[in-house]
Amino acid sequence: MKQLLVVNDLSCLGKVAISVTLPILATTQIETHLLPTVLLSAHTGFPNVYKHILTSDLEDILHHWKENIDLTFDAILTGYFGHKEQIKLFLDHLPDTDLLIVDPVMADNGKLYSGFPHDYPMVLKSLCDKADIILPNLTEACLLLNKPIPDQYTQDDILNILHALSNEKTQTVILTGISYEQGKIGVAYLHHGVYGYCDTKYIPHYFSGTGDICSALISSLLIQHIPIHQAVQTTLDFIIACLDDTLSSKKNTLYGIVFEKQLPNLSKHIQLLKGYSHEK
Ligand code: PXL
Repeated sequence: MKQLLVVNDLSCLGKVAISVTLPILATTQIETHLLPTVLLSAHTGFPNVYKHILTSDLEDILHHWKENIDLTFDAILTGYFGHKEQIKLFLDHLPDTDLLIVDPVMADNGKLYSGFPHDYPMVLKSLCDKADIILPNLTEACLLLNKPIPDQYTQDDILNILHALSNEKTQTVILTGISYEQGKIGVAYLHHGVYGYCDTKYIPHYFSGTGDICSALISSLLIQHIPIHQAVQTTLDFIIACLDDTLSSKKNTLYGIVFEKQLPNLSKHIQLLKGYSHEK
């Protein structure tokens, strides 16, 4: 099984970050190791959260690994950091990995998440520039490029953003939350110079943690050599099934997405995809 290091926060309430990433990786047969960045009483969509930023812990953990354990990961997936300093520390002590995947978690719907300073995007850009794969949403992509966030856009505008975010190292840019048609939403990508787009139905409701599910599942599928178009469409199909379950549960969506019911289906689907890609 592939070994993946997840660098993300521990939100005690509201299923985001590690609490959604871990079950999805385990269900899709990835062995996961953890580097927690922040301990929060709840995700930052809740009011007045308690937040303990684990900067010195992160440094001590990385130091322990470096001095005592011969570690190489198949991939590292980063998400939410608590402070600019953590990103610099992480880059200075980056564990050995075949693939660095960065979800530049910092914003959505045109706004930075609460608690991030205005120069945070610049520091995250330095991490993205060293990644093999990045998965921003449209707001994060525009912040990384220091561009205004467009209300309306064409496929050419999206292609320009994808090209601007790719470089010799970053050959895969996966841009989430892209809609070219009313009632649909999807993911546009540039993978080794090839553009692609997958979509699903649009549900007019805000759900926390969608981006975390998306980055976990796409990462899992890509490191298991599932072709990108299939990886992206499988991820969108899984998310929409979870969002339907969430709405029919009638729970307050601030607490997160009801993804648990779909895990057995996901497990079966992944076995099929893997069998098919091995046969080929
Ligand atoms: O889902 C992204 C995310 C991750 N971690 C924390 C958050 C959010 C989004 O609000 O607050 C702590």
